[in-house]
Amino acid sequence: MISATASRKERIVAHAKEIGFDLVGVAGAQPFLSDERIFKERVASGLLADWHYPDQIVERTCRPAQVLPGAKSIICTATSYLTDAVPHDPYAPGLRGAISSYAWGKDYHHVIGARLRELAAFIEREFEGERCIACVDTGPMVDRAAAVRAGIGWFGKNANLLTRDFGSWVFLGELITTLELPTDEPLVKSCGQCVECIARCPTGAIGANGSVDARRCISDLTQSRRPVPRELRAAIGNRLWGCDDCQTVCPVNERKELAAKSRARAEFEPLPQIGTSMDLVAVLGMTTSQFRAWFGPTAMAWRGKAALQRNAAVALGNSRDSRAVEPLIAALSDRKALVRGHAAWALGQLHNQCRGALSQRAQASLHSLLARERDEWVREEATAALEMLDDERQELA
Ligand code: B12
Ligand code: SF4
Ligand code: SF4
Repeated sequence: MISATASRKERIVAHAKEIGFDLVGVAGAQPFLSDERIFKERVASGLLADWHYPDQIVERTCRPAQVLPGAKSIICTATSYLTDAVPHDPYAPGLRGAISSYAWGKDYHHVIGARLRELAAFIEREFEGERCIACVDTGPMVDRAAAVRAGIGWFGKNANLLTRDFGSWVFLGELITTLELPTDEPLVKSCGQCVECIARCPTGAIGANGSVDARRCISDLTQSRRPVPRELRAAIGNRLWGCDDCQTVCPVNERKELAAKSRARAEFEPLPQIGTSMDLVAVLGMTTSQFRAWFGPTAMAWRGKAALQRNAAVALGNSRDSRAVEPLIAALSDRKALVRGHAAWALGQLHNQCRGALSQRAQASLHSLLARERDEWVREEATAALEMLDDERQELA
């Protein structure tokens, strides 16, 4: 005979799957104490870069009862975002910039958030007096640790949660609830001897114990608002947003096979204005209304227009394509220092990659930028770009 709590769980899991969640598991709502300790250590050692996690936020994130008094269970979900679309090669030359596959479609915060709210409404309707709080990404929850506790997957050495059915190509989301439910067992699985992702990360960002140094991780570099450190710009290749390398090389993550099982196509299929890559020149010179129309429905808008233009400038600097010169000269007059500085760097890079690409006009533009520029950092970038030309002239002399 099925106990009352087990049948509750069955109904909830069945409903969650109907709504569109691919994997569902239940974890107990006890505090995540070892994750809290690791989280605090990582913040203290700077691994989380600019992500603002003071102690009280980390504690709230790791102690569900602080968020929802009386919390008993966490209903954890994973939703595949795999589609049949083919990713753009992030190191291909040319004027197109690769977009990480999690950002091709509609913003997952909205898609998963709406599904979680629907599930919460179902629970609150069916089980009178019970309450739920939905968390996805920005919510107060250690998404991966909760999913591990609920048996949805295991921690990969690249920090990602790996699932049997969809690899790590999943979004995570949870409902913290006062409803008592039978819990699932964590999976007994690990990466074993494999170290592929650590070896293949383009910036060496993956450290020991599933830690990622966000200061070096391209995913973070393309979504921060700060300048990209000069020594890391070349490794970004043509990426406009995010990085999938540590997932692409993972043997658990064979795209084609896993995509066949994925049901989530419609929402996470590349949006027509986005695709799997974008025209970098268009992004560099976009207007605010273009920014809103192109990026507004996606997960790429949250850091604003200048961050994407900065990324486009870096990618054009790595493009090995002299057609990028004129748009970059135009970007030297952008209102945002972040864009002007990276455009100056990109001009210097292009000159190195395509000998002679930097016309007299481009050099004159860099000189005139220096003459009018007040921002110290932009001046440094323009000076460094011009020094690259001088070095080359001396080599040729
Ligand atoms: C901040 C953040 C980032 C930062 C920092 C990520 C990091 N790894 O430190 C940056 C911007 C770099 C980032 C990048 C990405 N992110 Co992010 N990110 C987050 C966010 C908001 C918080 C994560 C965090 O820092 N948690 C605190 C740390 C301490 O926890 P943790 O990273 O899970 O680390 C655990 C393991 O290390 C484990 N552990 C401890 N000891 C050991 C020992 C061993 C051997 C192992 C294997 C593990 C292990 O314990 C730790 C604590 O639980 C979460 C959403 C959320 N609320 O959780 C999304 C989230 C983690 N990101 C997500 C995604 C999709 C990405 C990207 C794939 C996007 C992309 N393609 O560009 C990349 C992947 C980069 C990578 N390899 O991690 C998904 C992950 C889905 C999944 N399958 O895992 C999440 C869960 C969002 C979501 N709701 O779907 N992200
Ligand atoms: S997302 Fe890219 S840069 Fe970040 S850890 Fe993975 S491979 Fe390295
Ligand atoms: S590449 Fe290997 S080590 Fe890295 S997450 Fe995948 S299985 Fe684990």
